[in-house]
Amino acid sequence: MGQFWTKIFKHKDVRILLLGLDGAGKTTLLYRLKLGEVVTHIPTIGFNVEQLTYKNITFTAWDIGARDKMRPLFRHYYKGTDAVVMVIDSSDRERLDELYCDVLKPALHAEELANSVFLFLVNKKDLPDTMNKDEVSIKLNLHSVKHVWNIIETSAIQGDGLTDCMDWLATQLGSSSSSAKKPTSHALRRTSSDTSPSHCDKPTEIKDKSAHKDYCTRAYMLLMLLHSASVPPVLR
Ligand code: G3D
Ligand code: MG
Repeated sequence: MGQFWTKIFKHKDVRILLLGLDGAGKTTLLYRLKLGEVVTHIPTIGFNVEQLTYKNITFTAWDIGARDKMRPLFRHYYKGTDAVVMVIDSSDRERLDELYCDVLKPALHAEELANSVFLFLVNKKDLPDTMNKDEVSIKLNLHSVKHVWNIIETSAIQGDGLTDCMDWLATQLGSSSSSAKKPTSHALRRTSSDTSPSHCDKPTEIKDKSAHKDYCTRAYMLLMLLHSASVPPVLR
C-alpha cells in the first residue's frame, strides 16, 4: 500500500522564494511552518533557508532579508524558483507603494520567474483595522498579473490560513514541474518604461487617485477663471 502511494504520488522537490518588505512576517512564517511555533528572532541579515515536507513534496524555502539595501540582491535568488510567496503586512497601508516598486514589479517582470506561480499572503490578519485581500488586490493591481496566482489572508503568529497556503502550493507544484510550463508571452512582455526598475509606475489604483486629484485641481481653476470672467471689470 505504502509503495503504491509512493509510486502514484512521486516525491518532489520544489523551491519557494519568500519575498516582501522587511517586517512583513517572512521569517515568522518560515519558522511557524517549519517548527509549528513562533520563534523570536532578530531582523534577517542575508537569508534563512529551511526545508519542509508536505504531501510528498519537499519545499526548500528561501527567506531573503528585505531591508532596502538588500532588495537589489533579490534577483540573485530568482533562478529555479517554482513559487514566489509574497508576504504583505496587512496593517501597513503606507508601504504598499514601496512594496510594489521595490519588490513586486521587479519580480513580475523577471524572466527567471516567468514560469513561477505567485502566492500573495495578506499577513497579520490577527491585528485590528487591517486590509483584506480584496483591498490588497485592488491596490496592487493584482488582476493584471499574468502568472498563475492566488491571494490568502494569514496570521503567521496564530497559524491562520497556513494550511490553505500549503495546500494551494502543493496543488500547483505537486502534479507536474512548474518549470515545464511554457512562459506566457504576457509574463515576459515589457514596455519601454518597464525596463528599468527605477522607473516605477504606480499601480493603477494609486495612479487613479492622483489623476483624480489633478482633474479636481484643473476643474477648480477653470471655475475660478469662468467666475472672474463673469464679474464686471469695474467690480474686480
Ligand atoms: P520579516 O522576516 O518579513 O522581516 P518578521 O518579518 O518575521 O521578522 O516579523 C516582523 C514582526 O512582525 C515581528 O515582530 C513578528 O513577530 C511580527 N509578525 C509576523 N507575523 C505576524 C502576524 O501574523 N501577526 C502579528 N500580529 N505579528 C506578526 P517583532 O515585534 O519581533 O518585530
Ligand atoms: Mg526576516
